Amino acid sequence: MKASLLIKNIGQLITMAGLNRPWLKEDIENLERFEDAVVICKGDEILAAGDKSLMDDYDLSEAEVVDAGGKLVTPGLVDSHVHLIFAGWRENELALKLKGYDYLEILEQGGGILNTVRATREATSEELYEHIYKLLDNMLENGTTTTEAKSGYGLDLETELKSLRLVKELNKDHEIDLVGTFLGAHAVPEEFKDAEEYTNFVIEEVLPKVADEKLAEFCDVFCDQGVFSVDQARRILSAAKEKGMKLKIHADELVALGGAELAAELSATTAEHLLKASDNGIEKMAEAGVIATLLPGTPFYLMLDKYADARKMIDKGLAVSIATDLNPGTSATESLQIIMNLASFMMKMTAEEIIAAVTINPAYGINKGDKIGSLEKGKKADIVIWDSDNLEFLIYHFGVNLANKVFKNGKLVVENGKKINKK
Ligand code: IZC
Ligand code: ZN
Repeated sequence: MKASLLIKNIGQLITMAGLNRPWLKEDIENLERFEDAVVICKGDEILAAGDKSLMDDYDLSEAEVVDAGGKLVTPGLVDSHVHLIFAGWRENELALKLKGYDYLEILEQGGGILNTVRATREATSEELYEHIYKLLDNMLENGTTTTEAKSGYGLDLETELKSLRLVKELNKDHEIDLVGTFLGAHAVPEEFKDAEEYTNFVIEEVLPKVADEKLAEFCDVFCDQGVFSVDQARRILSAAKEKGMKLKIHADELVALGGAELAAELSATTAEHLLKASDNGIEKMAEAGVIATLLPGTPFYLMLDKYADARKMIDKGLAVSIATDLNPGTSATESLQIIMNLASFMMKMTAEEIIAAVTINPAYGINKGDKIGSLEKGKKADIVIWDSDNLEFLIYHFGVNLANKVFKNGKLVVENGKKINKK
């Protein structure tokens, strides 16, 4: 077989290959690392990844050869919780937070998410496109090759549809692959009386159009105190499921409302945040195979003492992912690398758990586990060469971009941490 790309002289290669499902505790404990390794690709696909003896099995006469210089190589990172479609930032809320206002108090006063809703409704499609394209560039330069993309700052029919159409357009135009999520139930917009009235509107007016136009693969609800109740979340997510959509849920972030239990009841693909998830909720999620998506950037920015209990979740048999939660209100970062640092420093996850949590597990969390998340035959050639000798260094050294080269679909798109041919 003729190869088109050979990455050789890899000091440490982590493939995450070999299982056709998310990785659990015992899988991670047996994670293999290859030394003096290679990755061999043809076009946009991986042919093989592992020991350099694999070179004997392929015709490399026409392959482009990239020397990894003895560095760490991993699959491209997958960011599975991203509020991508928004205009404007909310740095003003940091000062309010320092004065003692909490997240829900700011929202109740018409700020928070509702500020971003105003900005997103006012922005033209072109302005949104330019702003978000730059966010995607930053993500790519930091090693992310696939991302989820939530709507949720329109909260009216027109702007929710505009947001999800933009996801489709950016998926075509940008190197990063995007998976759309409809988060119509993100907050109650000011023109509605209450969450109940808005829930009915989402189910009757918006969701059918999103589903008919196939604008989003997933439906999500912000189920928490002061936003949407478990009952309202159940109604929205059940309606989405009937229309063939897959489910995600913002669960038990601020209070233990029962979002984890609901995720298990509805066989959601993922439940996210879970800072306050109950033991019962965690057990039910494990039984139902719901992936836990933990977002340590959020408690970090909100200055909370408590993070999600990753150790307990992994020990109880949950598959755990971590994600940026990129959004202008509670986690203003495009970098999964800083999230990897926080997962270690604040949630005590091991290096092996962390690499599973940013590659193969989130790939399953966005329903792409058969195509991305590991370096193995037939999967997309999405690969990162790091300025790092080993996995531990990547997680220990923080605050700088350690992604050196990024390959997307077998093509070099980032070199020395900078996107090639940046607009
Ligand atoms: O804009 O505050 N948590 N949604 C749920 C967010 C944070 C985004 C925001
Ligand atoms: Zn979120």
